[in-house]
Amino acid sequence: MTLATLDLAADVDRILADLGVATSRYKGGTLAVRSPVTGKEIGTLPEHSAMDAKAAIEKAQTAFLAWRKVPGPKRGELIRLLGEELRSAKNALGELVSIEVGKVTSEGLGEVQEMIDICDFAVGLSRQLYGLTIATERADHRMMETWHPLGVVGIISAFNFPVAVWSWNSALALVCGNSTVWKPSEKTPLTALATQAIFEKAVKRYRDAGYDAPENLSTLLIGGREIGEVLVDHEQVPLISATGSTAMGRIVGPRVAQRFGRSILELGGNNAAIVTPTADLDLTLRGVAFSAMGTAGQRCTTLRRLFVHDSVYDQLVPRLIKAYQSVTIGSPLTAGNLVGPLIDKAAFDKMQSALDAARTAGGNVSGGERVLSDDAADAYYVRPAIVEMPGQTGPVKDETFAPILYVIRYSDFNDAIDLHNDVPQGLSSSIFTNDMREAESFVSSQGSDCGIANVNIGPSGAEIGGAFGGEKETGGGRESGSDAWRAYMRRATNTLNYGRTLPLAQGVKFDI
Ligand code: UN1
Repeated sequence: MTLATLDLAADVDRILADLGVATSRYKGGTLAVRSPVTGKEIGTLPEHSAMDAKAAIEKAQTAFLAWRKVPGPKRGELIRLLGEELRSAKNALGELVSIEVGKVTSEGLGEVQEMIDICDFAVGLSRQLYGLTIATERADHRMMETWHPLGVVGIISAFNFPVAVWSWNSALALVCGNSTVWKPSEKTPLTALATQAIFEKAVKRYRDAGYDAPENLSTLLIGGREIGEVLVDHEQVPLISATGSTAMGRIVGPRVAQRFGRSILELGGNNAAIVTPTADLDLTLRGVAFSAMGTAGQRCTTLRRLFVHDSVYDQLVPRLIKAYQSVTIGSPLTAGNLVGPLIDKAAFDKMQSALDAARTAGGNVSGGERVLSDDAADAYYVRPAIVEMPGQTGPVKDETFAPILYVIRYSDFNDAIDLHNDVPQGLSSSIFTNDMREAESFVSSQGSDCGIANVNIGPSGAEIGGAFGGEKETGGGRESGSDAWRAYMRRATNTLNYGRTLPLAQGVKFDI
């Protein structure tokens, strides 16, 4: 089937009907959604107003007040059921991700798998929300810390992981005793509707099993920037978790801080890998190819800069260029294609300007041209671009959300580390080496300055168990694994006196 004959609106109808989403939720409204696969419209959603958003936050606050009383492990049961519902809906939701975002099938399914994985993680966590007992200097006293639910958590997510990001935040927020209000990207509201329907199925099963869950535990708001602004400014939203561009984070971070709210920011990445003389070049080739071309370069963890040692440059780079020339590009729904479309024309235009800037700065560009435009005039498929650069100049320090890999030679390991770190962003990073000293230096305090630093795997495709996020302009937030849950709770320090006297700390005397 060619792109021109694909009827994705019909597939959307089938999938959403299957998942229990009424057509009135995505037809006849004002927010038009196009599939990047064909460039054609697949939905027109009714939008919420700023007033609706305020009312939703107030209802979510009421839900929070009830939910915080439910014991953690019982809250975990809801997330266990959500994980089960996601398992049953995996194929349908994965296909919808492919249609709405343009991810190839295995990546669409992989996104849903990531949702299932965070549910499993959060269920275990629901029995582990513990604090410390701390030695106190006072006799007959006990000091401890307790972690309490925080309130309404606002989630602002981007198009490229349209549902996984919701799940990382919601699974943790909900087991921690919070309610959530979600504003997805305007480019991907259909997968959000589907996810909300799946969540509601889990709530129904939870209630059928005899547990109490308040209404409005998780609310979805469809709309544009004004909805995000209501969340960002609302006093009853103590935590905003926002994923998107650094430009967006620069606005959100200070606005939330202004009212002493907290934020988890997951912003731009400009991820690099260093290939050293001892690297296994076959493994490196595969690691680089997936990280740089996968998801059509539209992951925040996508590999964008590659530093290759002089001694292996001529062995690796020509093979990489060949892989770029032969990679299969086309409908993400067709088995065998590895690179799907860019999200829209704006993304294509930005890619072309970055390539022009690279040429001006002396870059040697291979690929980057538009393909399949005869088949689908409004869809933007490109051949991934690999650009040999004379140094870290031109557009190399900017994050362009497209498949462009800048390749730069190096001869001295320390220079490579300096170049690696000399960008404003700090999300993910890798080294390909079999030299233990280089590997250890890279992950040491003097090595990569990123939130994620890998050895012999690319920078993208992180697992749920580790904390996800980065430094500098990436925003400093940590989500999903490790102890990221703490950001969704408030810590109280408790000192309890079980004696009959009142010793004051620091030896202070105050006898009345
Ligand atoms: C993102 O692109 O916003 O590490 C998140 C990865 C995925 C998440 C990417 N687990 O590539």
